[in-house]
Amino acid sequence: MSDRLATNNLEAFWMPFTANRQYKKAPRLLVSAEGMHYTAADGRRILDGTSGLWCVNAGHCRPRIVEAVRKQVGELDFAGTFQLGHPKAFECAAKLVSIAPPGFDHVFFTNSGSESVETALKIALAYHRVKGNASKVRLIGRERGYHGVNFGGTSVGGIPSNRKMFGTLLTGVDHIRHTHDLARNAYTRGEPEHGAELADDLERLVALHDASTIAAVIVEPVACSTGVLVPPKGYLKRLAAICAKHDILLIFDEVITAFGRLGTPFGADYFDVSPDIITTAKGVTNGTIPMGAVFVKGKVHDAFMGGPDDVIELFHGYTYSGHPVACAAAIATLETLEEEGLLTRAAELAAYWEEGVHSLKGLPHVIDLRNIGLIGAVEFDPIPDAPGKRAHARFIEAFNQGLLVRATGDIIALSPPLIIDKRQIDQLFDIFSRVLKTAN
Ligand code: PXG
Repeated sequence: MSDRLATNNLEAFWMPFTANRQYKKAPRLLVSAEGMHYTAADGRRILDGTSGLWCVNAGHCRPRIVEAVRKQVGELDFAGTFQLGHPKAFECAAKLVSIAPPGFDHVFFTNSGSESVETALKIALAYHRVKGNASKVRLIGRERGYHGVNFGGTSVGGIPSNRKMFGTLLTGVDHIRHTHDLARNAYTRGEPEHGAELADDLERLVALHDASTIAAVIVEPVACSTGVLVPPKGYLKRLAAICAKHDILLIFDEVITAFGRLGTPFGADYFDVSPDIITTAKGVTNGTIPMGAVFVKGKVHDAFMGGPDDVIELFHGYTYSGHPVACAAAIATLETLEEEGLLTRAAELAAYWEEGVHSLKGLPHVIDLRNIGLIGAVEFDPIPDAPGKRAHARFIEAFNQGLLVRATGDIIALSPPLIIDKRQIDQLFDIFSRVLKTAN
């Protein structure tokens, strides 16, 4: 235990998505960060292979962002945005829409990915209602999807362990099938060849429920939390076409894929698909200050603007929607991403990164390798009757050897900051292949 920890009491903090008792017996503490590295409490430098939790896209403690936050918090610490405003919120929104895919000209601010998802689902329901289609109330998610932890997001989400403890969730929700297919697509580089037809599963739900009852479909362009499921070639275009045909709003949950992760500003750009709503968070402030941003197409926004102009158009918002410090952090983040070409840097590194990911083929227990942009995934055969243990052991061993990776089920996901260089990519795969050779 570090002498830099001011208390011996680890009990009070009920840690999220953590095996609390196991962790507290052998805690892993991070005490500082810079660029591509964390420093652990014992002084070791840890190469960040996960951009924190998929959020620190520009690398850690970037001076421009740190300075913007410092300055803002001393100048205007808080100002609400209900019937009031402050300059940074408008500047931030304008800057965000300037890098968004065509047609996304409005932004609704939240404080997290989970809140962005709730906001998007509520906007979708309200949209159909203001358009006079009040029967369009069903929400469709996808098996293995992750859309945060609030009730709407949990309901449209498709990860069983995240759902089963929490009752019946929202009514009127259904799910299309996931796209993971190791039998046909194992060891694919980039987008898999097989599975575009899985988008037609939406037609099955339309046949069952009728399009007149369906408001929206929400999917992650790349399903990351569940272990990096790259969409089959043509799948997202097919899904978008089915949505358009039935007047179903398509929501892309880009909490991870926005802000350069795939080598384009947004995942929608990468796949050349134009959804109706895009949810973001994480990378919008480079992880420094909590913030989310929901991007909305003109068609959706304008549908709300038909009534008398003294009536609130959308009864929704958070105390901290457009918080001044978060806006300052987001503006500085966007400036950093733009100045350093980070919104497209993953495209330059993608081929080199892909080689690194697939160099792990043949190592013990590896059953699949996947990659897209600056994302990689290694899937292991599970230890019989002990799902998740294989990947967790590798996460611990990697940490001990100076590399941070993220375990989910029996998959390890890799998503380094977009500032990583080729030497550091080599180092990451050197360490990780050593871990895979030696771990049980
Ligand atoms: N949507 C998507 C697509 C996400 O990936 C959320 C919503 C929720 O965001 P917040 O900010 O409320 O946590 C996420 C979050 C992991 C991991 O290891 C992924 C997330 C969060 C924590 C861990 O894959 N994604």
